[in-house]
Amino acid sequence: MPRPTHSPRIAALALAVATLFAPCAHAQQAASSTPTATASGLEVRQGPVTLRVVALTDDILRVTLAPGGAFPEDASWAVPHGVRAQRAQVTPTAHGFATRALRVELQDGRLVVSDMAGKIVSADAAPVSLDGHAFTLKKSMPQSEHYFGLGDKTGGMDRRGKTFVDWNTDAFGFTSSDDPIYKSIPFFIGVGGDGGSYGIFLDNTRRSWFDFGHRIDGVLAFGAPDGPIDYYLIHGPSTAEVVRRYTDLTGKAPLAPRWALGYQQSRYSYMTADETRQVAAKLRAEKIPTDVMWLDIDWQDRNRPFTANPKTFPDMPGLVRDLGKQGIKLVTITDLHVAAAPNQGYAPYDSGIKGDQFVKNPDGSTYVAPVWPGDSVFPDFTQASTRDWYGTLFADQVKMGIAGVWNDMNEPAIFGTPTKTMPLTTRHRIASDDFAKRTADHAEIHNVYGMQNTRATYDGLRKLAPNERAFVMTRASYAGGQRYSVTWTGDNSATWDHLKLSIQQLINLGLSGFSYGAADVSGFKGGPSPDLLTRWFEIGAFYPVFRDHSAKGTPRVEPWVDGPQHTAIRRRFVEERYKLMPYLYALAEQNARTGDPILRPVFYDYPDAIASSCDESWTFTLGRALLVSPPPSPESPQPYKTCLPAGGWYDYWTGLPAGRAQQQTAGVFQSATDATGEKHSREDVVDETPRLDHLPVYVRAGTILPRQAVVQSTAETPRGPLQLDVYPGPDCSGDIYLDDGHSMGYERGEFLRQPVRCTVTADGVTLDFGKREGSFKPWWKQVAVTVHGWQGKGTVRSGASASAVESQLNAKARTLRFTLDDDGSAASIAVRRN
Ligand code: NBV
Repeated sequence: MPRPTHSPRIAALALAVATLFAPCAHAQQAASSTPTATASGLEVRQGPVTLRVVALTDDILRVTLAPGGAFPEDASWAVPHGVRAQRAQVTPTAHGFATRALRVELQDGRLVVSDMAGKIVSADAAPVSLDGHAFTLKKSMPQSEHYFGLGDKTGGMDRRGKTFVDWNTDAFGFTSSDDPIYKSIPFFIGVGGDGGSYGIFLDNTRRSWFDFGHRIDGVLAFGAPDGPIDYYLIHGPSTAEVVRRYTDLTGKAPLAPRWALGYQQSRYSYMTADETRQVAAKLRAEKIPTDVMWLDIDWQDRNRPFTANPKTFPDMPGLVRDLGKQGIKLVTITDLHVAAAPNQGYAPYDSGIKGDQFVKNPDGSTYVAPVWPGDSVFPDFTQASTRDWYGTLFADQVKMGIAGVWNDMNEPAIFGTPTKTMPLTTRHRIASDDFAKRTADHAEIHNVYGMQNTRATYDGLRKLAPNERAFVMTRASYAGGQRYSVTWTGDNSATWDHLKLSIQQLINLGLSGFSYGAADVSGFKGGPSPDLLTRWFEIGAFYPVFRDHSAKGTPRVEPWVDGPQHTAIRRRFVEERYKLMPYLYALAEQNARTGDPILRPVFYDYPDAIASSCDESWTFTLGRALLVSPPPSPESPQPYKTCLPAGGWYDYWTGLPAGRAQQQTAGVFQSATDATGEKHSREDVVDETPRLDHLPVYVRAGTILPRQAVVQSTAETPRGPLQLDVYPGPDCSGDIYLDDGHSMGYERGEFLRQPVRCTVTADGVTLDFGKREGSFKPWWKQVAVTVHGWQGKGTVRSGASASAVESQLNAKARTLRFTLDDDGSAASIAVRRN
C-alpha cells in the first residue's frame, strides 16, 4: 500500500524536532509563500530564505537555498558545468512538481520527495535553520534506514547513530573511531527506507558535518559553518542506481592501467636504487607476482619534490629500465609542497615564484611553512594556470619512464602547528572553471586543496604523455576526486582492528565514487604478527588496489619475512589475484562506464542482504560474482556464519555447490529452484571454521568467470587459453573485456568486448558467445571452459552443425571441461547430460 504523501508521522516528528532544536537567531519558520513553478522545478520564498529545487534528470534534484534571497554562486569543484546545466522536463502539481520518477512537494514548508507509488524517498524533518553563516538541514530518519558513504571515514560500516566532520586531516596512527581523517566526501546513501535507496550530496567545501541520529534519534542533520546551501538528492531506488547517478554527477574514475591491479610493493622508504633492485630481485626469486615498486620520499634530494637523490638514486632511467625488464613499473612520490630554496637552481621554486604560483598570506606575501624539505611554499591549485604550470614539472619523471605519481601530504599537512595545516586565513586566488575570479580563504579551499593537487598532477601527466593512462594516488580528496586519482586510507596500524576497518573503508569509498581504494597491507604503523600479515595478504588480494606498505622504523613486511610457510600462503593469494585478472580488469572497465564499484557491500547487488541474519560488516563482494567472507573476529578461531544471498552459490576454491546445494545430486542450479527442487530463493547460511590458510570465497550461481594462467606481472602474456569457469544458475552471464592495458587506444575502439551467456536447461547448459566488439586482438587462441556442478556424463556440441567437442569429466570435482578454438565469432555450445 502506498503511503500517503502528507505523512502525519513527519508532521509529528517535525514538531518534536522544533522543540528539541532551540531556534537560532535567524531560524526560518515554516510560514512560506506558494511555490512558483519554474521550467524545471520550483522556487519558493520562506521567510528570509528562498528555496529552489531543480530537476537535473528524472532522478536527480538539486536543492539550493538563498538566505536573504541571494543564491550561491553556481560553480562547483565536484560537479562539472555541463552536468549542472542539465534539466529534466517536469510537470507542475498542486504543491510542487513531478518528474517521471519523483514527486517533489512542499508540505508545511518541508520538502518531501516521494516516488510515483507515493513512497517517501526523503523528507525534511524541519525547515532549514540558520545561525549567522552556518546552516543546518534536517531530514527524517526511518527506523529501517542505514547510511553509507562519506568516503573512508572510520567508525564501522554503517553511519547510523554516529556523527562525522569533513575536514581533511593528516591522521597518522588514526584509530578505528577517529574523525575527521584525510578525505572529505560529503555524500551519503540511505538504504532500507520505504522509497528505496537515495543519496544526498552536500556540495559545500567547508568544514561540513553529518549527524545520523546521534544527537537526536530519528533526525538526520547535516550542515556547515559557511558556504552554499547546495545539495543534490539522488533517487535510486536501488543502491547501484544511486551510485551510478552520483558518479554521473561527479564523474567516473577513468580506467586505470592494468598494472595498477597487480601486486604493488612499497616501503617508507626503499632508501637506495640498490635496495630497490634487491627487493625486486627477491620478489622474482620468491615468485611473488608483482607489477609495481614504489619509491617514498627518500628517493628525492633533501626531500625536495621533483628531484632525485644523486647519491642514492644516481641513475633513475637505468633503474626504471632494469625493473622494466623484469616487468616491474616504478611509482614515485611527489608531495605538493615545494622547497623554499631560492637561488639554488631549484626550478620548481624559481619558476613558481616567477609565475606567482603560491598560496599567499593575508598581507599578500607568500605563505611559507615547514614540511619534509624544511621551509616550503604551496602551489595555489585553485588557479587553472597554476595547475598547468605544476603539471609541467612532471616532465622529467615522465621522460625517465616513471609509471605513476603518488600525491601524499595534500590535506595539506604542515609541521609544527597544532592544526596540522595552513592557517585558515591564507589566501587562494580562485581562477578556475566557472567560479568568479576571486580570493578565497583557506577555510573554503582546505577540503578541495588535495583534490586540485591531484587534478594538476593527472592533467599534467595526460598532457605529457597523451596516449597513456595517467596513474595518480592521493591521500586527501573531495567529492569527484575519483576523476583524477586512486586513493588509499593513509597511515593505518598493524592491528586486527585495522584490517577489519580497511574493508569497511574500502566499501564506503567505493560507494562514494572512489572505486580504486587501497589500505596499506600490513598496516603502516607498528608491526604485524605473522598471522596478521598473512591474513592481510589474503584479504588485500581482493582489494581494488593491492599495495604492501609500511613505515620507517617498523619491522619489514615484504611477503617472505615470516618464513616459507607464511610466504607460501601469501604467494598463493597473490597468484590467485593474477588468475582473476581478466575478471578484475573487466570490473575496472565496467566501473569506468557505469560507476559500479569494484569492491562492494553485499547489499549492492543483493539488496535483501541489508537485513541479513549474519554480521555483514566486513563481508564484501568483488563485482557481482564473488563474495568474500573473512572471519568477523579474525584473530580468533571462533566458528562463524556466512550468509549467502538467495539464488545459489558455489565455493570458489573447490568449485562445488555451496550451502544447501552441497547436498543436491542432480547437478546445476536452475532459476531459483535447483534440480532437486530445493528453493534458493532465500538466504543460505554456511558455517565456517577459521583456518589461517583459507579465506572463504563464493561464486554466484549464474556466473561465467574469466580467468587466466598465473603470470609474474601483467606485462607477461599468460600462457595457454583464456579460462572460462561456468557456474550454472539463474541469469547466467559473464563479460570478456581486454585492451592493451595502458594506452588510450580503448577510447578509439582498440578493445575487445564479448558477452557470454549461459542457459540452464532440463538436460544441461547452453553457452552462447555473443558478438565481439572492438578491434583489439586477444592473447589467447583458445578458450578452456569448465562447467561446475556437473554430474553424470556429458556431451558437448558446437554451432549449428552440432560438431562434437571432446570433453573431460571429473566426477569428484563435478566438472566437465572442454576447449574451444576461438576465432572471435559468435557461437552456441550445447552441453548436455547423457
Ligand atoms: O612519505 C612518508 C609517509 C608515507 O609513507 C605514508 O604512506 C604517508 O601516509 N608519509 C605519510 C609522510 C609521513 C609519515 C609519518
